[in-house]
Amino acid sequence: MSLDQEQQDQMILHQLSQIEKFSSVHRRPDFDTNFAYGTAGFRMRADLLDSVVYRVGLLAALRSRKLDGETIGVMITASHNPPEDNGVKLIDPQGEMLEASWEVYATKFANARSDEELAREYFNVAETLKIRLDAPCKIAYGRDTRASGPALVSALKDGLSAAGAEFSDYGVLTTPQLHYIVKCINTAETSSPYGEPSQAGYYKKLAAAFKAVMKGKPKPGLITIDAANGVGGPKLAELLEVLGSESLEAVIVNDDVEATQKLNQQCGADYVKTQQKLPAGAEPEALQLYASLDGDADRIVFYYVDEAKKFFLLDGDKIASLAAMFIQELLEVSGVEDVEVGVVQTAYANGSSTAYLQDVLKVPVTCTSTGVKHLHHAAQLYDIGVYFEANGHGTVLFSAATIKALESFEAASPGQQSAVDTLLSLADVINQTVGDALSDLLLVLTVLAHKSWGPSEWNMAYTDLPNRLVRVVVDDRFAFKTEDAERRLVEPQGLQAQIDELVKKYKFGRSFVRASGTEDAVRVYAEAATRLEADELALKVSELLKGL
Ligand code: G16
Repeated sequence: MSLDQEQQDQMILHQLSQIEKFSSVHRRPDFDTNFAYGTAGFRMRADLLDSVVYRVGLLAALRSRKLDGETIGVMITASHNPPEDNGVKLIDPQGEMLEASWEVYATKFANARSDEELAREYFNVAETLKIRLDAPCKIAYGRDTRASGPALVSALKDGLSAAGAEFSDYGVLTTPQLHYIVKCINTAETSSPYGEPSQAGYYKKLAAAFKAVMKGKPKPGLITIDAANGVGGPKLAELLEVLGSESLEAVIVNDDVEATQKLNQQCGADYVKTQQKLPAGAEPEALQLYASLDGDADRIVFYYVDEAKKFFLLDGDKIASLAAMFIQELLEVSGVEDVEVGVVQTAYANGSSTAYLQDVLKVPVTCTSTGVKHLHHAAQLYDIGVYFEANGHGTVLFSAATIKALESFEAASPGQQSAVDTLLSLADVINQTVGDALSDLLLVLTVLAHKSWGPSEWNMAYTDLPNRLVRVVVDDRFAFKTEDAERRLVEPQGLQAQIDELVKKYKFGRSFVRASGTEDAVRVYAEAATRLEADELALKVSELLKGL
C-alpha cells in the first residue's frame, strides 16, 4: 500500500469517526414517521429537526465533492409555515433546487437509526457515486428569522465540520438571496459571471436592472407591501434604500422580525391567497396596489380593493399571464424571431388563466407537479420559460441562447432596439435561479409602468373562476398517491371516483386532492362557476376525506 493510500484510508477513518462522534450529539428523535425530503426539503416542527440538519450538512459536503468542489447552498427556513416549524433545503451550484435523484440520499441519511448506521450510509453513498472523501468541498449557508434558526445552524456546522467541509455563513437572508449567491460563487470564474456573491451585490444588480428597464417611464405609484413579519421586511427595506426614493416608494407593513411568533400570522402570501382577503395591518385604499411576501420572501401575491372595498387577488397565475403577455409583445416589436415563450403551471392554476394563456396569448402551457423543482426544469425547455405556481412562487427563465440572440440582434429601428434592450434588462430584473418575491415585485411594477396600467387593468385580462383551497388534517397524508401531475388520486382506492361524481354536478367544476409536501396535511382544491359552488364543492370533497 502506498503512503498516499495509507494516508487517505486514515483520513476516511477519521472522517467516519468524526461523523459518528458528532452524530451522538445530534441524535435522531424517537419518531414513528419517517423523515422525507418533500416539496421543499425537510420541514416540520423545529424541535424535531436537529439531527436532520446535522445530516444535511454531511450530504451537502458529499454533493459538493461529487461536483468537483462547486459550492452547494444550505438554507434553513420553513418559508410559509408557522413560527414553531423550521426546515432545511439544499441548493445546487447554478442556484437550482437539489437534483431530484439525491433526495433519496437525503431521506436515507435523515432516517438512519444510529450513529454507526449514519456513518455507513455516508460511506456507501460515497462508494456508490465514486466520491473521493478527501476531495475539497464548499458550502454556503444562511437562515431566515425564526427563533430556532441559530441552534439549527450550529447543528449544520457540526455536520459540515465532521465531513471536513469548507463553509461560509451568509447569516440571515431571504431564500432567493442565497440561491443568487450560490450561482454567483460558481460562475465567478466563467465567461458569464452572474453577479457579486453578496447581499450588496444582489441589491446592486436588481436596482441597476430596474433603473435601466424603467428609463423614461413614470415612477410606480405607492405600493403597500406586507412582509409576513419575516426576513423579507428588512431585506426589502435594504433594496429600497439602494433603489432610492426617486425609483420606488413602498410602505412596508408586518415587518416585525423581533416578535418571531408573529411570522406568517394573519399575514403573508399564503394567508392572503388562501383567505382571499387583506392581511392584518393593511388599510384598504381603493385601486392601490398591495403585495404580500411569504416568510422567506420566495413568493409574492398582489391584490387591491375597488371603490366598493371588494377584494381582488392577483396571484401567481395573474403574474405569469402578465409576464408572458409583456414578453410576447416585446418580442413582436423587436423583430427577433424563433424565440418560443412557454408557461409552466401546476394543477392549482385557475382554469381561466390556462384558457387565457392558450386561447388568447396562444402560448404553450405545461402542467407539472407542485414544487418549484418540477416547474423550473419544465421551464428550461422553452427559450423563455415563464413559471409560476398559483401561490405566487415563480420566475422567468431566459435560455443562454436567447440572451445571446438578443445581444447580437441587429435592430432595424430605434423601436426594435428599445424592445430588445427592455427584454435584456428584464432578464436581469428577474432572478434566474428561483422564484424571488423581491425580484418578482420589480418585474410586475415594470410591466405595469410600461403598460400604464393600475391593478384593475391588470386584473381585466381574464376573470378567475371562483376557487377555494382547503387544508385538511388526516391520519396519514402519505396514503394519498396521485398521477397526471397530481390532478388525479390513485390511492386511497375509490376516492377519485367519488370526487368525479361530485365534480360532475358543478358547472366548470374541478377539484383535486394531494398531500402537502411541506405540512402534515392534505390540500383540497376546488373551482366552479360561482363562489358558492366552489366553496360547496371544496367542502364536500373535504368531507369525503373525513370518512377515511
Ligand atoms: C414550497 C415550495 C412550493 C410549493 C409550496 C407548497 O413553497 O417551494 O413550490 O408550492 O411549498 O407545497 P405543498 O403544497 O407541497 O405544501 P415555500 O414557499 O413554502 O417554500
